[in-house]
Amino acid sequence: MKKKITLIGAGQIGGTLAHLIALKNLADVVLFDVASGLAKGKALDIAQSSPVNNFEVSLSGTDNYEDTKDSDVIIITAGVPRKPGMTRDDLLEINLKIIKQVADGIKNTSPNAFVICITNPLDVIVMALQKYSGLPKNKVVGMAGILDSSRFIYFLSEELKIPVNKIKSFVLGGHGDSMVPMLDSTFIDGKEIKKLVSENKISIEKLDKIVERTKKGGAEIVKFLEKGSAFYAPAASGVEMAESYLNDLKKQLPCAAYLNGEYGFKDIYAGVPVVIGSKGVEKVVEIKLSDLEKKNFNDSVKSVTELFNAAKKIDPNL
Ligand code: TXD
Repeated sequence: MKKKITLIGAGQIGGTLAHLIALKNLADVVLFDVASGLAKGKALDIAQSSPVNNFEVSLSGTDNYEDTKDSDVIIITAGVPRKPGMTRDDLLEINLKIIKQVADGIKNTSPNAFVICITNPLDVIVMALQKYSGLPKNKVVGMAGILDSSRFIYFLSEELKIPVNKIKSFVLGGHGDSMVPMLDSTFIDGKEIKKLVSENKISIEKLDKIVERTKKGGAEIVKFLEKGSAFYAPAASGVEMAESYLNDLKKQLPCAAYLNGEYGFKDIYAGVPVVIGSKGVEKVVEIKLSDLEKKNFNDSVKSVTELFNAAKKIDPNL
């Protein structure tokens, strides 16, 4: 029996998610959007490519939550993206209202789904989604860290002329300017990055520039596109999480997950390494942080808390 993935939001990321899921033959796809024509048109267009790419999944579009019933996975991109000059936090008020509608739409129709939230400002929106929907905390997770880590690894690969599959690293903390690329857990072809610094293979200044470029990775693309924000790499990152859940791969992935004491924080979502398997977020992995990494991580979680407090001013029910 094919699994069912519902995509709430059939925009740039939603359409790309649908295409990637179809090409991987991962699950049947329901595209949901308030602009139902967008959902129906993209579903039909991708379905018409099945003879070319030989995939056997059904795709449909709708603006009726009934059609999304009993989804195994729900990936949410409903919301507005940034315009040039906007920060992710500028999207808070409008996307908070949208995520409330989405939470009301899914909580009774797919109570057992694994819910991946992508809508920005990510860490606060995923936290609001879990509170509004009341779905289990280990089944509601945010996608950001995989994208930020992927950007960081790509920039290192470009600088060092090393294939991306030879670089291991990840980014923790909030999906914003306070995100924390974990330099002490960065390995280039098995060698710690600080060793490459001591061997003058890369300077500290260059490394700092790559960290900064990672933090601004979204804004760099928004500036080029002028209308809309990044969508290929975000979609690829969201599918990675859905696949780990549906196929019980138990991959360790950096995601915005609910903390219940881990890393010294409770009742907050933040980007941490988690294991994703058929039970959802099966484990929050506590890695050893250097003093600087711990400080940066704490600062990052603090900025998420501050933005959540702003969200509570908008909606005291949160
Ligand atoms: O790493 C990350 N998490 C970020 C997230 C990476 C890139 C983009 N990030 C955010 O994802 C971005 O800031 C936005 O908040 C979302 C979606 O970005 P996308 O580029 O896909 O936006 P689009 O193309 O505008 O698509 C959003 C769709 C659009 O078709 C609207 O009609 C629809 O959302 N929409 C809704 N669908 C369902 N229900 C409601 N209420 C609704 N309102 C709008």
